[in-house]
Amino acid sequence: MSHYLVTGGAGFIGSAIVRRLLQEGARKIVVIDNLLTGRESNLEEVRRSIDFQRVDICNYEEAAPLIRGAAVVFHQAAIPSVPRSIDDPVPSHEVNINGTFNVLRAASEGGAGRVVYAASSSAYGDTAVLPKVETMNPSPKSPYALQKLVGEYYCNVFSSVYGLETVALRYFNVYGPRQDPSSPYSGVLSQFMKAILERRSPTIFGDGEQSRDFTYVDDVAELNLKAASAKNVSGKVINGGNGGRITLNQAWALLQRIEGVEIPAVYGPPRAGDVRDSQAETATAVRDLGHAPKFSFDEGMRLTLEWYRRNVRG
Ligand code: UD2
Repeated sequence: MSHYLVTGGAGFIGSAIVRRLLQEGARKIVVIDNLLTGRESNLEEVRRSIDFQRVDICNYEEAAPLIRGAAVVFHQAAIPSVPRSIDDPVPSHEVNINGTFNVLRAASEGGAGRVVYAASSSAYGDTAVLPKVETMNPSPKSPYALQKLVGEYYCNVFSSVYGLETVALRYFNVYGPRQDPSSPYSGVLSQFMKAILERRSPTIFGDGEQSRDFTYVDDVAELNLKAASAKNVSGKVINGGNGGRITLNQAWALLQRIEGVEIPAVYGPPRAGDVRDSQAETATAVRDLGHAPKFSFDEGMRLTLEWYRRNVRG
C-alpha cells in the first residue's frame, strides 16, 4: 500500500497536515522529522496511528528509502525565520536548499506520486502593488526568502525535466495551535499570545504598521490536501493565504480586547530583511485547487489563544 509522507511532520504545520490526513481516513502516514524545531508532543494523540521516523532530510541515505513510492510527499521540513537565516545562514541554507533537493531527488528516483512543497510568501519581497499575485517577479530580501524560492524553482525543474508532479504553496504567515512561542525566532503571533497570557508587553520591531496576511493553520492543512489531489497543477506556484491584511498594532489590539487588558507594546528598531506589507491574491487557489480559507482572523486568533491558555505555561 502506498503511503503519505510528511517531512517536518512533527512541526506546527506538518502535524496539522498529519491530523487532516487522518481525518480523511489515510491509512499509512510516515513522518520524517529531525526534531530540531519539531516536537513529538505535537503528534501526541495521533502517535500510534502513524509511523514516526527521526530522520534528517539532509541525510539522503536515510530519508530516500522512506520517501520511495509515496503517493504524496508533503514537504514541510525547513529551518524557518527570516532573522534566523540572517544570524546563522549556513544551517538554513543546508536544510532549505540541499534538504529540499534531497526530497525531490528521492521522490523522483523513487517514483513518488507528487510533492507538495511548503514555499513562502517571503519570495515576493516588497512589491509595489498589493495583493501579491503569483505572476509577479520574485524579489527575496533575506537568505530564508531566497532559499524558499530556490526550492520552488527546483520543484518546477523536477516537474518539467524529470516529470515529477510538484506543487509549491506559498504560505502567508501561518499561525495557530502548536506554533512554538519559545524562541526569539518564533512567529510573531505566537509571541504575542504568550505575552498577553503572561500580562507583559510584546516587542514590536518598527512602528507596528507593517502588515501580514495571517493564515490559520487548519486552512493551510486543507490547502495541502487539495493540492495533493488537484489535476493539471504540476510545476505551479500557488499562494496559500487568507487574502486579508492585518497590522501588528491591530493584532496586539485585538488580543488586548479579547483579554480585557491594556498593555502597551514596546517598540524596537525595524528588523533587517523584513517585508513591509504582505497580502495574498487567493484567486489561483480558488481556481486551480478549489480552495477558499474558512477561518477569519478573529476566529483563528480566539481558537489559538484558547489553545495557548490550555497548553503553554506562562
Ligand atoms: C516570513 C514569511 C512567512 C513565513 C515565515 C517563516 C513574509 C511576509 N512572510 O514571515 O510567510 O515563510 O517567514 O518564518 O516574508 N515581529 C515583531 N516582534 C516579534 C517578532 C516579529 O514585531 O517578537 C515582526 C517582524 O519584524 C515582522 C512581523 O512581526 O515585521 C512578522 O514576523 P515573523 O517572524 O512572524 O514572520 P515573517 O513576516 O518574517
